[in-house]
Amino acid sequence: MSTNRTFTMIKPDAVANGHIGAIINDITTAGFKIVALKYTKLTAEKAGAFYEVHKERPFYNDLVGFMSSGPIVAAILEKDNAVEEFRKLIGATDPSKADAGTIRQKYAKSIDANAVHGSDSDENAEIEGNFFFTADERF
Ligand code: RTP
Ligand code: MG
Repeated sequence: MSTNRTFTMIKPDAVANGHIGAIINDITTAGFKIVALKYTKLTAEKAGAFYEVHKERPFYNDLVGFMSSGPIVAAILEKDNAVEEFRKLIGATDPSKADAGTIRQKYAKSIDANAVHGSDSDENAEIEGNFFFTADERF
């Protein structure tokens, strides 16, 4: 397991609102190296599988619908203590509670459409990276 890697998606709201470039700039300025990068769109089935851990939660259907509503950018990122550092950079799940300067505070409008995903553990970073990228798509 790579403990210095995390996985992220720029979600459909941030893509639709034209924030791909600004968010990637914030990520690299914060010292993350891009290991893998892909512009793609999730089917509802794939979004459902990605967020399967939330299957019993009341917001699951909305989350799956939202995450398959438009294109996303997926990436694997590298930095010391990547998972924790990246969650600090993106801020709280609810952007109205996110610290000033965080990606969600700057680019997200609601808890449902909150601009970016960040893995919550080293184990999930590995699983989520493998969900999107083959070995020869990582550099
Ligand atoms: P993510 O997985 O997307 O990085 O977000 P997160 O860790 O900050 O939050 P998580 O608990 O994993 O929830 C996944 C996504 O579901 C939506 N959510 N809505 N209405 C609610 O109470 C609620 N809670 C979570 C959010 O869009 C969240 O990003
Ligand atoms: Mg999460």
